This record gives sequence, C-alpha cells and structure tokens, in this order.
Amino acid sequence: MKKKKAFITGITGQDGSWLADFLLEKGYEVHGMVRRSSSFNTQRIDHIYQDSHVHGVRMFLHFGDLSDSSGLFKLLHQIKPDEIYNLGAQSHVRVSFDQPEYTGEVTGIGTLKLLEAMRSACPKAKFYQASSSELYGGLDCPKKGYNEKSPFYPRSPYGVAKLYSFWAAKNYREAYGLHISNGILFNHESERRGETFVTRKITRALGRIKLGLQKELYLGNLDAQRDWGDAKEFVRGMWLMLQQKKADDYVIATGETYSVKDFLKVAFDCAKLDWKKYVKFDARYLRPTEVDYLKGDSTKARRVLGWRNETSFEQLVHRMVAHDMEMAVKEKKRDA
Ligand code: NAP
Ligand code: G4F
Repeated sequence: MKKKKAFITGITGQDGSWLADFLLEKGYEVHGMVRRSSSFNTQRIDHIYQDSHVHGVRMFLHFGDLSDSSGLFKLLHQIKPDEIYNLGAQSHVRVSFDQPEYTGEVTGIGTLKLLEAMRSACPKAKFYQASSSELYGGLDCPKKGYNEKSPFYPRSPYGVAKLYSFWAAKNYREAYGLHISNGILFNHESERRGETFVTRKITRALGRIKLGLQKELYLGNLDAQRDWGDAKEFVRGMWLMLQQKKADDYVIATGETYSVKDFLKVAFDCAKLDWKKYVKFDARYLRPTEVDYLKGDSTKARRVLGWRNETSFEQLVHRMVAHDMEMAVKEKKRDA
C-alpha cells in the first residue's frame, strides 16, 4: 500500500515533534516545515535522524514560513500531502501582547494562507487546525467544562488570532466542502515543552535550584487554573480527527483543573523542597487580561473518536521533573 504523506507546520515545536514521532511510528512519510534560523532549531526532532537506522529516513524538512504564501503554495504543490497539520504559530500568550500584529499575521492570517494553498494544491487532503482553549476564558466556565458549543470570548491577541483561524478553517470546510477539523486543545505539557511556558519554567528551575545552579524563580499569577494534559497523548487526538469520514471540531482535554500553585507544590515536593522559599513575584509575567480558569469537556472526542487520556496530573509533573533533574545534572557536569 502507498505510504501516507503528512505535512506538518510547527514540526520543531513541542506538539510537532511528538506528532512526527507518532506518524513515523504509524508508517507515514513526514514532511515538516522549518523556519530558517541563525542557530539550530531542530533539537526536538534531531533524534529522528539519529534513529533513522530503525525507520529509514522518512522525514523530510523544508524551509518555509506561515507568512510566505508563495512558499506554502510551492511546498504543497510539490509534496501533495494526504494530511496537513497546521501547528505553526506564535504560540506564547504573554508575548502576543507585546507583538499583537505579528501574532495576528502568523497565528491568524498564516492559517488562511495555508488553507488557500491547500485548496489550490491538494483539495482532497485532510487538514488539522491547532485551535486552542484560549478561544474561551472571558465568560463563566460551565460546571462540566467548556465544550464545542460553548461561546468563545478570547482574552489576548493570541486568542483573537486563533479565533480567526478557527472560523477560517470552519468556513473553508463549509464553503468548499474540504475535510478540515479544528482541535480545541486545552493546555498540554511534556519534557519537550518550551521553557518559557509556566510548567516547564518551573521544572527547569527546580532542577537547577536543587543542584545549586539557580537561587530563585520569578513568576507572575500563581492563582491561574489550567486543565493540563500530556502532549504525547494529545497528538493522537489530532490524528484521530483526520481519520474520520466527516470533518468536525473537537475539544481535547483531561477535565481536571489545577492552579499554578498546585503545580509548584507537586513539583517541589518531588525534590523535597518548599516552593514558597524559592518563588518570587515579578509583575512582568502578568498579562493585561488574564484567563483565570480553564476546564475542558471532551465528551464528544471520547465518544466519536475514542480518544482517551491516561497520564494523571501528578504523573505528568513527576515525568517533567525527572527529565529536568537529569538536564540539571548534565549542566552541572558541563560547568564543573
Ligand atoms: P510551540 O512549541 O511554541 O511550537 C510552535 C511551532 O510553530 C514551532 O515549530 C515554531 O518554529 C513554529 N512557528 C512559529 N512561527 C512560525 C512561522 N511564522 N511560520 C511557521 N512556523 C512558525 O507550540 P506547541 O505547544 O507545540 O503548540 C502547537 C500548536 O498548538 C500551536 O499552534 C499552539 O498555538 C497550539 N496550541 C498549543 C497548546 C498547548 O498547550 N501546547 C494548546 C492549544 C493550542 P520555531 O521552532 O522555529 O520557533
Ligand atoms: O504556561 P502559560 O504561558 O500557558 P497559557 O497562557 O495557558 O497558554 C498555553 O496554553 C494555551 C491553551 O490554553 C495555548 F493555546 C497556548 O499556545 C499556550 O501553549 O501560562 C499558564 C498560566 C497563565 O495564567 C499565566 O499567567 O500561568 C501563568 N503564569 C504565572 N507565572 C505564567 C508565569 N506563565 C508564564 N508563561 N510565565 C510565568 O512566569
């Protein structure tokens, strides 16, 4: 049987790297778009080349950018993928307040550019749009959590850009009959999470504090609550959406919510340290408008897709702490 081809924007990010692992394991030929950078930005996928004796090299990287529509057209005409995963974005909520226009261009209009390229080059492909729980936040959360029918009310330029992408994806599905699905994913973390997102910022700092490489950790709002899941499990949800006959929109979430303080407690307990002695407040990490509480209701994804999450909040925190303890040990050895 002919190998399926997947095209991933954002392959160098947390989710893109897990998704590439997942699709290669399933026998796909994976094409990833990477941004040209003055220093290496492929650390999260380098292991795929190192393991190529296992799979053979079935991953191909192409330079490109979501702001460059002619490049997107060329790539999709050349690759003709069966599945497209649009994970590329300026994905940091706090940064989106500093760079609202850039975030709008990449995280919002970038999706439109990719949809247009797909419509021209490979209209039979299936398209996954990385929508976000940041579409919600400004209205009271229903008791069971936000679901696909909950009204949107974004609270940041990032959320506003993702809202544009959500509707562009839905409109292209309805207007042109294309197979396009929105995954409304709640926060998901892992040892590959970017180090400026709060969970990884905490586990990285904890490792360094434990080994005496760092004294304090500066954070913003500790009362914010998030529905934190395991990124490795969430990418399976993306793939499942594209295996359905009919495209649709799905919430992917654990249905459990914890505060930043809860995360600190579980993480610092692993290292037998009291977080209150190390964590300091820095107003720079506050947002002009905050999403205080997020909980997702993924009943539909569980029923239609058969998607499940298995990793508990504690297991996820422990895994990230264990990984970052090892990183700190290596760092200390390097500096010795
Ligand atoms: P991430 O680690 O920040 O990765 C973002 C990816 O987008 C990186 O590969 C980045 O490339 C790429 N990118 C940035 N600007 C780009 C541009 N102009 N053109 C093309 N690519 C560009 O994000 P993530 O956590 O993996 O999230 C994946 C997607 O899901 C994002 O769209 C995010 O907004 C969305 N999402 C994430 C979560 C979550 O909790 N993780 C939840 C809901 C939705 P570089 O490596 O070169 O920077
Ligand atoms: O880790 P965060 O930056 O993630 P946030 O804002 O929830 O966004 C992430 O999840 C979204 C899904 O809901 C994605 F769409 C988005 O791309 C991204 O992946 O912040 C989590 C919470 C916030 O309430 C923030 O105010 O932690 C609080 N926080 C407290 N101190 C901090 C810090 N956040 C960061 N990044 N850094 C701090 O020092």
